[in-house]
Amino acid sequence: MAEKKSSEPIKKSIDPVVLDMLDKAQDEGVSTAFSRAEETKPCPIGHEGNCCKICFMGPCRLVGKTTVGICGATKETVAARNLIRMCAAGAAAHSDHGRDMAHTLMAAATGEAPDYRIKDERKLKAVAQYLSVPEGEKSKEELAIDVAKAALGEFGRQEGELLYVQRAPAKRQEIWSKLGITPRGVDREVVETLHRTHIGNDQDAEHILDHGLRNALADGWGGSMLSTDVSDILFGTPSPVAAGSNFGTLREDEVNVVIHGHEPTLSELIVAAASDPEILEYAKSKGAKGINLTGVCCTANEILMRQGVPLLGNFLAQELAILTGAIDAMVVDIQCIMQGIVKVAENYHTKIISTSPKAKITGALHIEFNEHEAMSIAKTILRTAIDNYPNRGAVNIPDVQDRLVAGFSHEYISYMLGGSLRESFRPLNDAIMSGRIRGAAGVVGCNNPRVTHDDPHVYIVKELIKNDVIVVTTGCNAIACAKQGLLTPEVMEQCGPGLKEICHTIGIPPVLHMGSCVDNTRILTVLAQCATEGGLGEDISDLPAAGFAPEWMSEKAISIGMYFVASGVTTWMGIGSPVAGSEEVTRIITEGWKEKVGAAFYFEPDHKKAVEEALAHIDAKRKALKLEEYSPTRYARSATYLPAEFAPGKHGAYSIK
Ligand code: NFS
Repeated sequence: MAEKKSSEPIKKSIDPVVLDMLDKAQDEGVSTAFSRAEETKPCPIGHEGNCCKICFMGPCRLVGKTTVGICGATKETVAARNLIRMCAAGAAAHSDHGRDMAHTLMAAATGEAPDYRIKDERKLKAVAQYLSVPEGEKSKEELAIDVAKAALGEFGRQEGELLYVQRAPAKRQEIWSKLGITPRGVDREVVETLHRTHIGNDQDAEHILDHGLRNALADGWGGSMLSTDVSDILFGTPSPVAAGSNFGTLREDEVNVVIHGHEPTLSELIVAAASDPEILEYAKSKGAKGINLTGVCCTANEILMRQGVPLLGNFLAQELAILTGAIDAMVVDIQCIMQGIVKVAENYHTKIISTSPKAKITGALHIEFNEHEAMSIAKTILRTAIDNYPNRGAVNIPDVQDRLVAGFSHEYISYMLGGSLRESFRPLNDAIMSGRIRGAAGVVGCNNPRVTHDDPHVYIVKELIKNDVIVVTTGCNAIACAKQGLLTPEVMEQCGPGLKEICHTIGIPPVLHMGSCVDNTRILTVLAQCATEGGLGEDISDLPAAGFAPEWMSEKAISIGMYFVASGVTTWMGIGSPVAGSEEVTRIITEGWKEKVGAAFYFEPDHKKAVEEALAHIDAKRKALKLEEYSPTRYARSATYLPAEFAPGKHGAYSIK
């Protein structure tokens, strides 16, 4: 689908629940991101990266006859600066989240945060090795203190390079080293981006963009990867878990608490507090049968992966969920929280509770969280929600729910492929080499009301599995897939024959939910392990693999896309290009980066074209590796049977209640 002209209305969503709620919003005169996107068109100058507002001689709008800013900055310089500033903000958000996780680990290990403990000792030991922390005779708490110190050191590192860089294949490390883009300290790369893009500094587009790659790598192989690892140490490394998704996960007769944002620190404690007998008794005293937790955005993915808490919806569902009248509290921490939820909540009884010292919202109730009194704060929040239950007005919960299986950490994938005695990626590599699996793709990222909600996400995933490409997913894409039944074993019926055979044999869905957005680093680890396992080249860029963020909107998505590319994965972003105003910058991030880092960064608003290009890219990589040419019919016969329990289900609109 080509990018719509601004005057053309687009279908709002493929999710019938979202469409119903949008009708309700219109009837009740409630403003949402969908209606505001219709009223506010993107500024065409900024949209293409042609607006420079880094000093106060401007802002300079480089359009028409104006080809340079007051200082003489060219379109190339301006577009490149704008792009890497987005990347820096995204990397900062992910990495600051990672830093907070490391602080929590420290507080848990020293006993200052008594409500937390070290849940996954095996992961702690693995991370200690990555961070060159000797295990010796240390207790797990002592080891955790040293690991937390080392992790915190990576953010402020002044000398040398990030230790996690060594987790990349040797050939990839060489490429980074030769280009001088190996990340040093996480904070340092973000600060340097801001410095380089200040007025009168780095003014060569290619040079600016090189640093952008380094900054992105500091996120992917630094801040985000540390965040995932430390979260696993504290809360457990995910393994498969079943749950439900969509608005049918709300309960009419229970206190509904929606957890929204990104960090698992508070939400994990809320999950624990929700089964506390005293809290349950309090809920009953107010007439509720219990407490029902469900999640929005990436906090939802965090507590789904480890606790099986259901997914209410993705980024664009956050305002609409309040229209059900059934949410007694929406508890938010950081990132991807629309200020609009407070205004929507004014029309209903829902309490918006902000909790992070970094994120207050005018009009929301602020109950500040700190890890030292975590459980007591979690209980206060739940009591506030319970107190609000009797204030409900009319309730309208759509009876729509789908099933899902999530929890595919890279550790679990390795275990499921090789078994407990020989955890390995060998079977996956073999399946790719034989052509049963044509290739692999990561499909991730946000929602954006500039396109039909969930449509590009779901289209791309369905096309890929139909073409024997195994999919790993995170973030809002994973939630979109969940709502369409794409995270269930039954969906293997929609796969190409070779992929279906592999899914039958191993007993996995063809779309593997790997977690939240910081968990995109689990995908990096899988790719690094495939590249080093043998048979598929020596580097990530040799693999028949592709990345997609079809409905991206956030600066974090830019950082993720750029670290995928810098790691060797050609990536297709949807919506439109934030550097379209500069042909030279467009050339550098596509052809230029293909030469430099072996992968291109495409912005392709036509998601059908993006899939076609990605499949051609995957086939070209297979050819370069001299693998069997992919044939869609070769494995058809051996996969014609279908065990009864995998009979095709009806997805997208059925209830498991
Ligand atoms: Ni990631 Fe986009 Fe946000 Fe998660 Fe969703 S919007 S960049 S997927 S919730 S971080």
